[in-house]
Amino acid sequence: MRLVSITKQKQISETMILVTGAAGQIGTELVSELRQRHGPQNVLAGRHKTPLPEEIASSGPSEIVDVTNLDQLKAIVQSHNVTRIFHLSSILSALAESNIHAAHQVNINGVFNILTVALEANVEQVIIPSSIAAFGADTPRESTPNDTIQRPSTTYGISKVFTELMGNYFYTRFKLDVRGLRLPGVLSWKTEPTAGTTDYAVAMFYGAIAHNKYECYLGPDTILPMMYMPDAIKSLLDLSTASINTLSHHSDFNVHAMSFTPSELASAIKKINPQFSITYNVDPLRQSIADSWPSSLDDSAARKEWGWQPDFDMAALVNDMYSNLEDKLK
Ligand code: AKB
Repeated sequence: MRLVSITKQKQISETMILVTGAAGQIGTELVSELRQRHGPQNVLAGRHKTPLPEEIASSGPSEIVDVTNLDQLKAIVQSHNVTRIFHLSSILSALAESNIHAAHQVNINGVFNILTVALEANVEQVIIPSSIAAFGADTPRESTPNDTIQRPSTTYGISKVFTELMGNYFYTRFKLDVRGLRLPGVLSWKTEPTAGTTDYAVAMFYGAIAHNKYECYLGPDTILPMMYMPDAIKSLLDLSTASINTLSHHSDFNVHAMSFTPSELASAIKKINPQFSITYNVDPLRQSIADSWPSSLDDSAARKEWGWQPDFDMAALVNDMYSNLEDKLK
């Protein structure tokens, strides 16, 4: 039976969880974790152009989901009796700057379609990640407060502010349980990220392991917030299962784990691989994006309202990431 009231403590009656962007860096790992927790048949992997990895395609149901197509999206949500959506499809910061029309379609119209369909189809909860990109050059850069000035200068950032505001609006106006958090750069070794500004951090590990070298497109002292994938997955799942009664915020939580620069990451990798060397060839577009983002975040609201706490610091991330990626690339 569906439970649609969220005026009291809400319980999610699991029938089917849809993950959009299931072929992406976070989507592949989220689908695996959700299938372990809820059973493979109860997690629908939604992908668009990128094929799913074999283990996701073969371990449970999947659909081609075009989030820009309202009717198709609605048909899928209704036919699978979807009760919870993790909406991960998004065009990331660097790619969005080179194709602002596609970014508008996917990141703004797609989000609106997801929320509209969720409401019409009585979906019980929608989780949509935001990003540190929702902040801009006018925002305090260090220990950025949860609630502060948000005037991003990128298409991706503008779409994330839209996502946060629209998510909060659907909660306040229609009582749809929409939740979201602002992810920093996420590092992982299973699926590579595509076309973000923080991707250099993952690419540096690939360069170090395959060639003992890496040419970085951000300057050596560009400090950005980062997180290891297990913590990113934990943050999404912990936010999703938190009691709604403890939440004052909904679609706009800061979450923080660590901050580092390319040169600090290179030094940490060099401790494992002394032959590694880094050079710099700054890309003005990605550098300007990075320079408009926070260097660290105040995540006390997430810690207080739903108990957020990361498990990995930089040293633990670098060791785990290097050894897993090295095994994978052998
Ligand atoms: C990007 O670099 O675009 C993303 C993000 C910080 O949202 N990783």
